Amino acid sequence: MAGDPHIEATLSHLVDMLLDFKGTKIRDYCQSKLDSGAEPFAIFGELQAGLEEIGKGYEDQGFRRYFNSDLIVSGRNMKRAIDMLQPLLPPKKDGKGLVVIGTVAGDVHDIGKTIFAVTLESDGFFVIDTGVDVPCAKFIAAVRENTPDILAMSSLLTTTLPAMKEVMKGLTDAGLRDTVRVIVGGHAVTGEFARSIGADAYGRDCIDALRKCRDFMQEKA
Ligand code: B12
Repeated sequence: MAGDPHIEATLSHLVDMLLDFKGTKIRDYCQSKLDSGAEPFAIFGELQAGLEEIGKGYEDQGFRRYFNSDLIVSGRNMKRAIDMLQPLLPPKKDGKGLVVIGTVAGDVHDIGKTIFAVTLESDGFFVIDTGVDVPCAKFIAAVRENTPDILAMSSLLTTTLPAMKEVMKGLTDAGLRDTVRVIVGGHAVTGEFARSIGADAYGRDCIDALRKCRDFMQEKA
């Protein structure tokens, strides 16, 4: 990929839109992609590549190109895209399964979690979104009160990974672990980490995660 002038041009265009303070470029881009027949999930995928580029430029210690303000503006623009594209997704086919989802304590990143929630809903799952920075006790209460089929937790920060482990322990201590399948994901999570905390699955991205949630429901049937 590196060195391909076409891909680099596309990435710089995506980054330019994501960093547009007014938010008009992202709306125009989404509209033009829709007009040319692109699927909403394909557009999410492209924009995610742009966000990853911003993330790389943010963490590059040798030559830091992006800063906290860039993370904020790009996050807002991604939310604009979600707001615009979500109503265009297929209507719900109710009743495939119930999922409680949230971003763990200490972490306020909500874009990936929201896109995954939207993906599940458009596939016919009911989703209870507990939000971001969700304390362990809130996850446990949501599982106890709603008896979901699946608990889905997101973490983008390595510093908040221990919070996932705490929820796993909390489920066991509350006698709820056997009642729910657990899937984890987000930028900081790996398959190895998921296994180490005893989660049932790791979702690399929304499509991989959706397939695993469908498998859970089939195993249950
Ligand atoms: C936008 C952004 C922000 C915005 C978030 C806005 C919002 N409303 O969400 C703001 C400005 C708030 C922010 C803040 C910070 N951020 Co930030 N942020 C990002 C950025 C650029 C994009 C994140 C994003 O939305 N990506 C797009 C989505 C679609 O991708 P995703 O979340 O990974 O989701 C996909 C998969 O992971 C998966 N998935 C996601 N969740 C789940 C859940 C489940 C259950 C499953 C199965 C799958 C799944 O599916 C999604 C779609 O395929 C990333 C860079 C990056 N490469 O990710 C940094 C990044 C995550 N941030 C980082 C940091 C350091 C911070 C700050 C600490 C900065 C600071 N010094 O203040 C703070 C932390 C605030 C906090 N307490 O949470 C680091 C984390 C490094 C680390 N390893 O811990 C990153 C990686 C940047 C970097 N490269 O250094 N950030």
